[in-house]
Amino acid sequence: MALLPILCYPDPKLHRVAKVVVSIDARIQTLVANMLETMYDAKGIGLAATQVDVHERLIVIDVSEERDTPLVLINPELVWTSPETHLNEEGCLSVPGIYDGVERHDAVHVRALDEQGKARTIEATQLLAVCVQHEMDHLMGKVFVEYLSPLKRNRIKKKMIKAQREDAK
Ligand code: K1U
Ligand code: ZN
Repeated sequence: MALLPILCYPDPKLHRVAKVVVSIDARIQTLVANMLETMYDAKGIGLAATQVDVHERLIVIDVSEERDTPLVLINPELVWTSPETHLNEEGCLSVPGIYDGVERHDAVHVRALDEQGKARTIEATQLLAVCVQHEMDHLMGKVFVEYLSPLKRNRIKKKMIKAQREDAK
């Protein structure tokens, strides 16, 4: 298994729209294993393939306290969203150190395939619902900072560019 490099905002590759996974083969199973390892290593609760520069509809999530309940969603589709929404504090492994509030549906139902190709429907609430919506946005090329005001987003963009310049020194 391998740790994968995570793209950092404002990398334009984060805005690519992911394509449908056509076949759940050994390549996809290796990608799933590597994405899970990368997510656990980065102490994240989710990771979208877009963030590791793979533009296919695949996300991994683990919101369990014990970090032992991985969820793999391939070709996820939102089939129901609750009318109720709330502002939730979010972070992103592609925007390290930045946390801010985003309005999300309280509950969502998602249809997806697992890593064996089996179809399943997940009824997500609380942190899982927030994380599913955040990760599905990544697959559409949307990063959570795009929900913030242009002023905040530009400040974050400048901060990230400066941090990346410092890291490259
Ligand atoms: O997509 C990602 O970059 C992963 C991201 C997922 C996420 C966190 C919080 C709300 C929605 C989606 C993270 O895992 S950020 C790091 C983190 O572990 C975390 C941050 C805030 C709250 C809970 C967890
Ligand atoms: Zn993210």
